Amino acid sequence: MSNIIRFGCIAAALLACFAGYAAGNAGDIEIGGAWTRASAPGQETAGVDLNITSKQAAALVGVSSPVAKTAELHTMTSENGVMKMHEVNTIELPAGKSVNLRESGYHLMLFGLKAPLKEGGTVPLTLSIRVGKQGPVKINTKAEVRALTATGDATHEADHQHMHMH
Ligand SMILES: [Cu+2]
Repeated sequence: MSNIIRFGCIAAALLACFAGYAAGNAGDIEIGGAWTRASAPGQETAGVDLNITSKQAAALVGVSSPVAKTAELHTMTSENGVMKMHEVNTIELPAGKSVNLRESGYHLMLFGLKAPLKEGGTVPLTLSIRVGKQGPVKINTKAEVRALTATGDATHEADHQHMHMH
């Protein structure tokens, strides 16, 4: 009997632990490979790409950065052969899957850059990620600033060329 009671206590401890896990421990979400390009003179917007892997099904629901007045989650669509960007509220993060924003048709968009982005610098980002039905958790990461000429794919180039369409 005492063994059963002890087992019950362990089970309760595990449940408590799992509850904490379900609340969206940032350790369950890995963010890496964040980068953007150095800004050209007069450029006030920047696109950011990164990778996110969440152990549990989650959703990216917001972004902010101290270097920009505002930031949005964007998707791109082709309309009559012209790439256009739109804000989205949510980017789904399937459990255990590494999601590269650009490959998935998304990027983060920074508006109103407060200072030029210089090659070799970093851009702090705060991502809001909702895990399960819990309210969003905030996770900080940094985007590496690469050369203005750094090559993304052609799609990302289009993204930058059509920034004025916002
Ligand atoms: Cu955009």
